[in-house]
Amino acid sequence: MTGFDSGSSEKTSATDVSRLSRLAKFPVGVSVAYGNEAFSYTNSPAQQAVIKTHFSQLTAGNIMKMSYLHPAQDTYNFTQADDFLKFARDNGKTLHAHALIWHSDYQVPAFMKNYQGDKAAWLAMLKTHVQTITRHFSGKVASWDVVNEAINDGGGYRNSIFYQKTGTDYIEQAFINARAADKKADLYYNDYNIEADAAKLQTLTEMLDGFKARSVPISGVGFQMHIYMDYPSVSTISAAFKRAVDRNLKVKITELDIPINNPFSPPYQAGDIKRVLTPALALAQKKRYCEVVKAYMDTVPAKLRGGVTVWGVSDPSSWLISDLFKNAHADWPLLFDGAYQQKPALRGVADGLAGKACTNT
Ligand code: 9MR
Repeated sequence: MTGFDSGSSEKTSATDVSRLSRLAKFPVGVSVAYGNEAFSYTNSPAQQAVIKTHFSQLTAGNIMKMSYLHPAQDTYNFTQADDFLKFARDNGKTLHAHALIWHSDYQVPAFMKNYQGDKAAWLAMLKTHVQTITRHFSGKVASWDVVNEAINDGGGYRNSIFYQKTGTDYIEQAFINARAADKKADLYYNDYNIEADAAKLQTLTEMLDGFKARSVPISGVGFQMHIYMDYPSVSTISAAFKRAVDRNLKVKITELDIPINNPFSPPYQAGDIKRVLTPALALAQKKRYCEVVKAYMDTVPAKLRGGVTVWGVSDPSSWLISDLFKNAHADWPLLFDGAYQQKPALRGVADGLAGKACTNT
């Protein structure tokens, strides 16, 4: 077993996994960087080998976001995404497409930020956006994150530019418009903290019930699952999945990562920062990954399992290092180390998928 930075000779019983995705009857995915992005798979045969061996579905970490596909009002750019799609298909992988509508300042195209028009004009403009893109990929992608992160931490709807211009109508119109252009792809509402924040989950639940009452075509809920070793509890996660299951909606874990450090925890804030991935920490992470996947298997019936995707291939590539930890120290949130060697975390996911006991040995 490799993957420790400590050089410790302590042995673990976490054995190598030969082909992760074979253990599941649903997509087992990973997000990847493309082209000139840091840690791009296109430049790394070693990363490609890991992707080909262990995952059955791919998500673009960035290149299928709004500003990439639709940089100007009358300009769509599908070149990179089509090449990415070709890589996926050539290697027998499906594609989960992310994301048609997202408020993120980085990702809203400049023309949208400056768009002048009343509510009807905004909805028409967004309809063209959604339908031009979904039509292009219709029949080629398995699923879409149709709307991403429209709900606030603490509940209620996010005061995004889309909300300011259209209220909540943009959300359900996006699903209706996507479905009209792609009859088959699964259509997800995707968000973070819905597995942890009760008020946020409640707004989501009310939104789903409204969709059902108005027959809005949603297939499932994407739980991003940017979680921690110590938070939230497995029972809280299961209860959140159940909200979707109870409404006969698919549950897809779309962006799973579990860093060793939790910057919001009291020990971390008191200065207890883990700077080395010791064998014990790596095995604790293995157990946590296993328990989360087991919660998914136990709570979500087979027909509603949309899949499990991790947000990145190798530890040093994780968004958490730069965005959450601001490069202040290392962390090890993913399933492979910087040399693309398996970590015990990979065995944890495998054990969870296979219904084995979750242990830290
Ligand atoms: O991992 C992505 C990072 O490379 C981008 O800079 C960032 C902004 O576009 O988005 C990150 O991915 C986010 C995802 O698209 C939506 N959920 C949260 C993810 C982490 O921030």
